[in-house]
Amino acid sequence: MTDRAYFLSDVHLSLNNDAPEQRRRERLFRLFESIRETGGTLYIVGDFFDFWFEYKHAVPRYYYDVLAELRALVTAGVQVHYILGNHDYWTRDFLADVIGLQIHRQATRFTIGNRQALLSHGDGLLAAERGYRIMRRIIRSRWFVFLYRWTHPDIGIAFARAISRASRNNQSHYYQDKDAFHEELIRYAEARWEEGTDLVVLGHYHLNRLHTSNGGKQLLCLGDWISHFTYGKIVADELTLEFWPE
Ligand SMILES: [Mn+2]
Repeated sequence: MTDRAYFLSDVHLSLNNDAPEQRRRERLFRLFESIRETGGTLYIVGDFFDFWFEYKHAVPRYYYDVLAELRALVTAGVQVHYILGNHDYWTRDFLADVIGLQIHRQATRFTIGNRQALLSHGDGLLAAERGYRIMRRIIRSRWFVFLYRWTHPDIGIAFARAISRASRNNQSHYYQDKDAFHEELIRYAEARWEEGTDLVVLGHYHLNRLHTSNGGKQLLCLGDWISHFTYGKIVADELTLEFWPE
């Protein structure tokens, strides 16, 4: 059954490897196990890691089990595409060359079964995200990455853990005004549908909704692996938004 496709985003795997995080990972690894059994293609649509920054020689120890699980998917014959998000944008060659993922640095089009699909993490799409779009240009700039990379990993990763812990308590803005967000994302998708895309898949907004237009075009907002535990699935050309139980 290699025609299956799975979509997942916003797992936000933490650099703070405590008991709740371990339970969250176990839940994810059981999904991975079922994907290994059915086979198919897994599309990770960004923010899989709460923080991913690749040095030339060092890999953060907190992700050892996760990296092993990703590698197990690849060796089981699952193709894994990884569209980078705003929390895990800073890759070098490790995830591609050592783990075997196919890395995409921006929104990417795929032919999936009979669908033309556009997959994008989706950060910065809303009108209200103007300030974020400016910050994004800075933190992805060559000089910022250069300076960060030359900070010792023990300091750089500790700094990222502190930021991640602080922002964990401050994610409420993603959970307000869901309907307004969704309306704006549907307008974005409508423009893509006009261009011939059948399916738009987005993460980032922690919205778990599958919207189908009158003409049969679709927008899948993937939810997250924090409170929703949702993922997208295509089996026999049918797209569904699924929940993975504890
Ligand atoms: Mn994001």
